[in-house]
Amino acid sequence: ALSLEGRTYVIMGVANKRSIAWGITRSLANAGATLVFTYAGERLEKNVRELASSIGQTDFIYPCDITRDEEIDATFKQIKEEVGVIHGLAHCIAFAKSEDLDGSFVETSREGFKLAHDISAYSLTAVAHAIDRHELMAEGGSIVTLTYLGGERVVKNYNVMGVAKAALDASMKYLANDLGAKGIRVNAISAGPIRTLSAKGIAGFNSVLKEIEDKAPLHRTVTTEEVGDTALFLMSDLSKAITGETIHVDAGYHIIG
Ligand code: 0WD
Repeated sequence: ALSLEGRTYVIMGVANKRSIAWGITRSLANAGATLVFTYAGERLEKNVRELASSIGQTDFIYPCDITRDEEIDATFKQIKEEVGVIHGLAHCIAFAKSEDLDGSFVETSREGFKLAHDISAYSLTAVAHAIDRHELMAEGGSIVTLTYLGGERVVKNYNVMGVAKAALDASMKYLANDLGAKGIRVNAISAGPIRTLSAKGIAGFNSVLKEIEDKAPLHRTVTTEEVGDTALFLMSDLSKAITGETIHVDAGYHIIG
């Protein structure tokens, strides 16, 4: 089996046990990795501590509200001091106002647009910059972000989040180019729809799941464990020549017209 023994990975975006970040955590932990967690705010601290303790990895847990530059800088500086070198990071963070995930994209407010892009797209660059500044991936590394088909084509109700995912996808490629010389790879997993806390904000989510079961080549939805296993591949040396890539973990739905 694939071993990440002796390697350390930062996981950003665990909200609860249904989070994609938690599926990734389990895959990496099963492979023997040491994990570092960051959480968005006090509201989520207890959840993250309980989950981390369920896998016996409570040594490195830090607050990191991705909208605040000082907090990002302080967190990654602290990770450098307390953890040392890291080998990868999973960025599993997104947010848009629920009023912007229903109806027409044309009605998106400037504020709603900014917020969705700040948290869901710029955050990847902010984190990559902090890693670079603090030389956290001194031995090279792998950054993995989570995207969705709604950034490639129009998906009903996904609206401003689709536009933010398009910005995230392009950011992933520019970052891959900038950081490649340092042995840092940057890739995205485009996950099929999964019922998580974030997904609750999207209008008509049940019908989206039904459509996948009807039309995807594998005729089923995907699990956070399956996304986690692809993240494990991207974090490992098995993918060492892959960067700037998007892997669809969606039961093949993206090939259907
Ligand atoms: O169908 C799905 N669930 C899919 C999700 C399909 C394809 C992609 N994705 C993406 C999401 O867009 C996101 O980028 O996967 C990523 C993880 O999302 P998730 O696992 O579906 O959702 P959730 O468990 O809610 O985790 C997202 C987390 C936040 O949770 P809440 O529920 O508190 O919004 O993003 C984090 C937070 O932990 N987050 C922040 N982290 C730091 N600073 C911030 C912030 N300001 N805001 C949200």
